[in-house]
Amino acid sequence: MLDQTQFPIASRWPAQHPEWLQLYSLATPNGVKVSIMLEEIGLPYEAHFIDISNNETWTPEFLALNPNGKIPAIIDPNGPDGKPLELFESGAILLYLAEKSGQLLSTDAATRYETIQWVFFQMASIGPMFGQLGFFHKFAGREYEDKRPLERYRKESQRLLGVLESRLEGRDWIMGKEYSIADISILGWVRNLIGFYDARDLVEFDQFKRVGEWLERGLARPAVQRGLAIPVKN
Ligand SMILES: N[C@@H](CCC(=O)N[C@@H](CS)C(=O)NCC(=O)O)C(=O)O
Repeated sequence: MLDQTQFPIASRWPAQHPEWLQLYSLATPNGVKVSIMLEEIGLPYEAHFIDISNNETWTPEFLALNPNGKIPAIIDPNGPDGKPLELFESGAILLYLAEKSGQLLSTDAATRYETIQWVFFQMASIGPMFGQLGFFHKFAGREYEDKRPLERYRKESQRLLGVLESRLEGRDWIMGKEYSIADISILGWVRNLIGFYDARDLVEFDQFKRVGEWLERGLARPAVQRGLAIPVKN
């Protein structure tokens, strides 16, 4: 049970179920990693809608949980040693939930590190590069006269899609036969690139056939569909 008086975030976003894991998020590519994961593993949780367009991550209550001012973040009232655990950075949260639930991350040491490697690949490359492409193609950066930044991130995003295309040769999922947190970390970003960012033609997505088929397989999972719509605006 979460003692809400101990956590400033709970004064602004109170928990109805303080005994459940608390998720503070928004359905962006980084946010949906955690909601998809929670839907996949079936752990009871409560999702709070954080409105980044109103700078809610920069409020003192949110910053007390994540000093970096970004969604997603969680508080697990039943963390290690039965104590509450506060966590930010979606990759760290995926690893934590995989270990807590014993799901979607192999216990075989070599496979486990290989999976973590692909999660880090997403965190360090796919997310930052696709995000910059979105900025320069769809958002404020679109107005910049100098098109070199757009071209740089377009090329790099295409290159990263090529890395995924090669990895998926002869594999249904990033880790082969087993769907894992590596897929969860990347799915929302590829969907966003060709959807919300309108970059399908820009990156010539249709040449990456295996990535397209992998995305379809992922989006066909009911937990992915549910997770993509969480949290709802309240
Ligand atoms: N590396 C972080 C990135 C998180 C991130 O960039 N979150 C964005 C939404 S996708 C955010 O909260 N932006 C709000 C802002 O910067 O004001 C993670 O994966 O958790």
